[in-house]
Amino acid sequence: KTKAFIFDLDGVIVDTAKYHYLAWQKIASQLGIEFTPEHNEELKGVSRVRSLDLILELGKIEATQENKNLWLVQKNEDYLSYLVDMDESEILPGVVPVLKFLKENNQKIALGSASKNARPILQKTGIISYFDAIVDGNDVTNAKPDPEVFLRAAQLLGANPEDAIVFEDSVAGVQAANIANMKSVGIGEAKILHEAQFIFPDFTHIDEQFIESLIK
Ligand code: B16
Ligand code: MG
Repeated sequence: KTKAFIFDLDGVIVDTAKYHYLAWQKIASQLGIEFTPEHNEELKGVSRVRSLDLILELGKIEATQENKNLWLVQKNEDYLSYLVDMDESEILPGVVPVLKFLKENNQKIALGSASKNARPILQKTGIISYFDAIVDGNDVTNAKPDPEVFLRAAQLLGANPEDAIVFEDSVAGVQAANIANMKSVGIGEAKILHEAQFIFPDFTHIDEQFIESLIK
């Protein structure tokens, strides 16, 4: 059967989650806010605007919209500076073989990301042609855990939510997939992603047998 395979981007296909963290850390330290990897988990899959609000809440800082806009621009410029030299070597291990296997088995593939920088990243890493549909932060109004991004992706692929499988590294994204009534596959730590139906530390642990069990 043809299913809809929806991939999150940051932390699933590429390890850009570390760059987001570095860029946010700079803003936080500038504002005297302690921002740990644990805090960062809550920002994964969360939009840029919402991420800044969470950091400011953490530091109990009230800011003007003008300042917020400046920090948002600064964060994105800093983040983009890490992506300048990006190429296919930044694709996480095991991802391309899974994309290839899905294509060979006539499966549909979509991107479902909160990032507004998704398209250039897929282009730079040379994997954009695998995707039958792309839904990113420019296309949706409601951020994960709202299921909008994944529902739109499935719709563009012509699939029912029940026939969609979502790969996610964030708690908010796993929740979005579950709310959408899709199968959720967590990529990362079981301790963090326990709400996912399946959990793997990374794509090298996802074998053809597992994919075949989803296609049946
Ligand atoms: P940008 P994903 C998300 O991407 C990231 O996980 C999150 O950390 C980031 O704030 C968000 O994109 C917005 O990204 O600033 O590039 O628009 O994991 O949903 O692919
Ligand atoms: Mg992610």
